[in-house]
Order: sequence, then structure tokens, then C-alpha cells
Amino acid sequence: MALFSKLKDRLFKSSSRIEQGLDAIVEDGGTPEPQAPTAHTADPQEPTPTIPEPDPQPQPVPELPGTPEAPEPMPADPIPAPAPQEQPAPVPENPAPTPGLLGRLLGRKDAAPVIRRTLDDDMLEQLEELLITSDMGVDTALRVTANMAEGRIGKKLSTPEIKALLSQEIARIMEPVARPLPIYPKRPQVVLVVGVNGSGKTTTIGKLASQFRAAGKKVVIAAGDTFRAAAVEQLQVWGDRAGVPVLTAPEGSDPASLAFDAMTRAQAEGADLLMIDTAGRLQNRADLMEELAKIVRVIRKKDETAPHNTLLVLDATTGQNALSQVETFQKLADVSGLVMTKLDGTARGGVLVALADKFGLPIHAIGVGEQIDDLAPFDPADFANALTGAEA
Ligand SMILES: Nc1nc2c(ncn2[C@@H]2O[C@H](COP(=O)(O)OP(=O)(O)OP(=O)(O)O)[C@@H](O)[C@H]2O)c(=O)[nH]1
Ligand SMILES: [Mg+2]
Repeated sequence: MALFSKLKDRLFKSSSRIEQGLDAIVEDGGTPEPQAPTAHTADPQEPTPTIPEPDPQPQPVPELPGTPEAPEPMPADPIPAPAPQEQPAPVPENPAPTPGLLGRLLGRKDAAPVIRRTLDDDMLEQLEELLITSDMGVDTALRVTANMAEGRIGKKLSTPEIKALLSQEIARIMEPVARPLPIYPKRPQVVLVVGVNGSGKTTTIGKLASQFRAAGKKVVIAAGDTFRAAAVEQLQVWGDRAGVPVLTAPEGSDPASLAFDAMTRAQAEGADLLMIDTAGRLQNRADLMEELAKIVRVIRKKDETAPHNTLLVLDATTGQNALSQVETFQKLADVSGLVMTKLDGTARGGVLVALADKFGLPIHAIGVGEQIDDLAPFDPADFANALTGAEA
């Protein structure tokens, strides 16, 4: 059971904004309807073992490094089948009678009345607003709600039904971007890691190095953030944890020449992967652009196809800001994929949906904590369920 539910527990600090908002919207305009006390219908709180463990793609760890050369290793399609809620939900036109004498006699916990709300323009507007204020962006929010509403206007929907519908729509948007870091038959495969200050670049490199190493890859890390001595030390700590060599240069020295040396050594040692950490100084965009361009120029002297991946690391807690960071870094570097960090520390995750919808860049992994194994593959259904509070 572990991985699946552990991830869900950690994905967001508390119930996400969206989940809370959905509860409020249905309660706001809904009417309680008594429910037959038979335990079968949606009691969202109960850990109903629908399918004990869907487990379509367990083992997040080797996923990232795995699969040689096929950049699209897995079906990444964990939803067993979005069947149940696809239909407008079996709205009993005449609400179930009363809790029922039998039920009461048998001492069943009295069925809490289920609140249902008729899906109308009013409710749709509230849903749109909720999604927009949850960082999903106007276009995405409108499209998602329109899809949810299709064929369901006038139907009475319960909170769990609404959550499930929204979750499906979100998962559908996220599925195409859920892609592990592609591994190419290049040696060394050069992974350039970029992102603003504090987004989690160094930590993510440490986590990735550890996973790749566990998967049998030979990894070298270059401490390309030569700007601060502390940055080099931090990377060295991660290198030690991961059991991977870290190439460093004196503080203030040229990151490009370090990258060149690292490339030379990685080639000489037959390393599978070279990960290059960079400084995230966006305050001076021109400098950073020049610095990144120079790193790229220099490593291309050794391998003109490098870097093979340029990972942009984004901090999920920055919300909407992540969108402009993608735009900026796409101008600075040839971003090939994203890692979203700190999803464990936020109630905001809506921006991932906007990112997926707007840029379509692969999300290779998500950071769910500060420890070395707190990096998981991005699972769209898991994410959508956690974001909306829908049951898996
Ligand atoms: N909770 C949580 N914290 C994280 C995660 N990833 C990174 N952090 C923390 O975020 C802080 C910044 O991480 P770094 O890896 O140093 O970020 P950076 O991008 O290298 O920062 P600079 O080198 O200053 O540009 C550290 O305290 C990390 O422990 C995550 O997934 N979850
Ligand atoms: Mg760093």
C-alpha cells in the first residue's frame, strides 16, 4: 500500500484550496438529502478498498532512471478506467427515502445526509472562480469547467461526484506531461539543471543522483554554482549522501570551465550521467543568460549534442509565478522538462495544471520533501485526486 497512499498524504500539506472550495460550493447552494444507510454509496471519508491497490505503476524510484533510450517508458496511465463518474452520476431523481427503520434498528451509523447541488450557471461560475483563484489560469479553468458541465447541466451532484469529475478533467490534462526523464544512449548524458534561487535545484540533483546510482548508473555532478562557497558545500553533502563524485571549482571561478573539466572527467571515466548545477541569479538576467550560454557552448566542444536535458526546477509554493519562470527560462535556455518541488509544503498545486495546459513541457518528477528519497515520478491521477480531494 505504501507508495500510493504515502504520496497522497504528502502531496499537499493540508487539503488543497480546491478541495476546500469544492466542499464550500456544494454546501453553499446544495440541499441535504438523506441517504439510505447502506454503506455502499459514496462515503468519501471511508477508505473503501475499491481496488486494494490499483498499483499500475508502482516503484517510483527506478522509473526515472530506467528505460534506456525510449523517452517514453511507461503508459503512465494509472487510472484503471475513468468509467464510474464519466456518466453524469446516477442521480436518483427521487432521493432515497429516509434513513429507514431497519437501518436504525440495526444500529447502523445514521447515514449523514448527502448534500447535492444542481449544476447550473451559478455553480459553474463559482467553480470557475475557484479554479482561477487556485492558480489554474483563466483559460484552463474555463475549459475544465466546461468539460465538467457537458451533459450534466441540471443534474444534482454530490461533493464526491464533483470532486471525481474535476479530478478526471485534471488528470486528462496532466497525462500527456507525465514523463520520466528520458534516458538516451549517450555517454555521458548531460543534464543541465536551471531555476531561480531556492527552487530546489541542488536538492533535486542530489535526489536524482541517488536514484540513478541506485539504478546502476555511474553519475558525476558538477557544482556549476561557483557563485557561493556554501552552494558547493551543500552539493558536496548531497554527493556524499548519494555516493556520487562532485566536481568543484574555487568560489568565483568560471562555471563554464568547471563544466568543461567535468565533461572531460565524465567522458574519461565513462560516466553515464553528468548533472550540472547552476546558479539561479535572476536578478541579473543578462549575466545568467551569458553564463548558461557559455556552459552550453563549452560542453558542446566535447559533445555537440549536449546538454541532452535541460531541467527547469520550479518551486510549487510560488503559485502563478511558476508560469513566468518558465517563460523566462525558456528564453535563457532550451528547457526540456520540469521538476516541481515542495509539493509537500503547499496547499497550492493548481499551477501545475496551468503549466501543463499552457506549455506542455514534461513534468519529470515532483519533490515531496527534503530527504534524499523525497522525489517521486509525477502521477497524474494521484495528483488530480490529491488536488481535488477525490477518492482514488
Ligand atoms: N519541503 C520541501 N523542501 C524542499 C524540496 N526541495 C527542496 N527543498 C528545500 O528548499 C530549499 C532550497 O533548496 P536548494 O536545493 O538549495 O535550492 P537551489 O535551487 O539549489 O537554491 P540556490 O542554490 O540558492 O539557487 C532547501 O531548504 C531544500 O531543503 C521539496 O521537494 N520539499
Ligand atoms: Mg543550489
